[in-house]
Amino acid sequence: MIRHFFLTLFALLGASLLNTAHATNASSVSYNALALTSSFPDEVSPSCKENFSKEQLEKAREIFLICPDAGVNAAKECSAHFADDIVYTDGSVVGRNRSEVELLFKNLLSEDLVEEWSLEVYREVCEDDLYVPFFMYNTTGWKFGELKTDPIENVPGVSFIKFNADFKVYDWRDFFGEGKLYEHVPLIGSLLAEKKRCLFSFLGDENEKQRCKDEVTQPIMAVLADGSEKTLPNEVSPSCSKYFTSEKLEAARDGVHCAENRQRLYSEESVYTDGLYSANNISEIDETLNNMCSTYIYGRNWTISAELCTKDGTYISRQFLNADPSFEGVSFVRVDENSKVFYRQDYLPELKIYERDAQIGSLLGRIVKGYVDCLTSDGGCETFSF
Ligand SMILES: *[C@@H]1O[C@H](CO)[C@@H](O)[C@H](O)[C@H]1NC(C)=O
Ligand SMILES: *[C@@H]1O[C@H](CO)[C@@H](O)[C@H](O)[C@H]1NC(C)=O
Ligand SMILES: *[C@@H]1O[C@H](CO)[C@@H](O)[C@H](O)[C@H]1NC(C)=O
Ligand SMILES: *[C@@H]1O[C@H](CO)[C@@H](O)[C@H](O)[C@H]1NC(C)=O
Ligand SMILES: *[C@@H]1O[C@H](CO)[C@@H](O)[C@H](O)[C@H]1NC(C)=O
Ligand SMILES: CC(=O)N[C@H]1CO[C@H](CO)[C@@H](O)[C@@H]1O
Repeated sequence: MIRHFFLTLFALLGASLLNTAHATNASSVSYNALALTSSFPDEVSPSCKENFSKEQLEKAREIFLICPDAGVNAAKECSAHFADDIVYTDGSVVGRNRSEVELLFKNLLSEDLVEEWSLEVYREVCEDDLYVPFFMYNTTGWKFGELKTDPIENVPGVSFIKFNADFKVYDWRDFFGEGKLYEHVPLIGSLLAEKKRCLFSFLGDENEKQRCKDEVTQPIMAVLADGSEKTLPNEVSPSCSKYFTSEKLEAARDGVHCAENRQRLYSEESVYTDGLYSANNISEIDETLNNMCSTYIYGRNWTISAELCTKDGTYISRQFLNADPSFEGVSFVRVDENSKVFYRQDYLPELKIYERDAQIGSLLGRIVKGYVDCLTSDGGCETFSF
């Protein structure tokens, strides 16, 4: 689940990048030092209280804990909790049965590659057979061969984990703030961060704004005609019909796509973030969403594929950008009593989006492909190349 760090390492291996890395003394590194610390909220959320028994929640947490901790042995332990027909994906790599997913987890976090990381689950939502932990994580000492990254902090993520009647995982989808992670990848990182920053163009001075405008109108970012389409799920989910009025639900749904008159949907002090940058009031949000919504991938056709609502006004949607299931993202939205959105965080498929970019696309694509190849190979990622 934390493949992005590996990319950092792999990119570090790229010619002439050595100077950006802190080389370590390979012979002094202990390869058995994988250390994971994690924490969960002290209080069980209302939705998890209602939908999961105490034992089920404990088990769900345990699975979530040991699976990211995978390594060679934990991957086995973890796969004991998988259904035979489990499907796992993080949007790039896919495992379609238990043995494939076990291999993925084994390769993802082999002890050769990571020294230490910490993960904090700060919110949990449950509905029927679905467990949704929101988390942040840090890592230090991501290694590849003799190279090691700088620490990476506060990377946001969310997982959707589904259990069958035997309480085995049969469907697992991870989402990450990919931009935040890729910020740390040499070459790609700074370019990507710059592009993303352009969406938040109020952060820049006038020159930068102009440059962003030119950039934003580049091919992948081709400006669209106004308006976008929103495709809704066939049915309102149980939790959304229980906790949201239709007005509130409509506001949330409009809030997560490129609706016209977007400003009316957000309260004055709203915050919008993509996990890397944030827009902190209505005018900044408007500017950001205007940029976003005028781009080809972000703007065109958002198909909302799944929705969850909670008692406290939280709306969580999964959606296919441009109606394409391979561009899947998540929005976490809070709606107030007046049906105004006052917080929104997106987990966008940035790797996919920026693979279409003229400047960074092909390198990014090669890295992702190399990464997928090694994760799915019996030989693991030691031989990664791109
Ligand atoms: C690297 O490890 C070797 C063997 O343990 C040791 O002699 C050497 O001083 C180390 N070098 C550095 C830079 O730590
Ligand atoms: C898992 O799927 C792969 C590819 O479809 C297949 O080759 C393999 O035999 C499957 N393994 C099991 C245990 O079903
Ligand atoms: C990650 O690092 C930040 C900054 O040092 C710290 O505030 C936070 O508690 C850390 N998170 C975890 C999960 O350790
Ligand atoms: C929004 O925030 C920015 C930066 O904090 C500030 O300059 C601007 O005046 C604010 N706009 C409104 C409408 O509050
Ligand atoms: C949006 O996506 C839906 C679902 O794939 C499709 O039926 C609809 O025609 C699309 N609309 C546009 C304008 O592409
Ligand atoms: C299976 C189960 O217990 N489902 C419940 C989950 O929580 C919602 C919201 O309270 C209930 O409506 C479901 O019955």
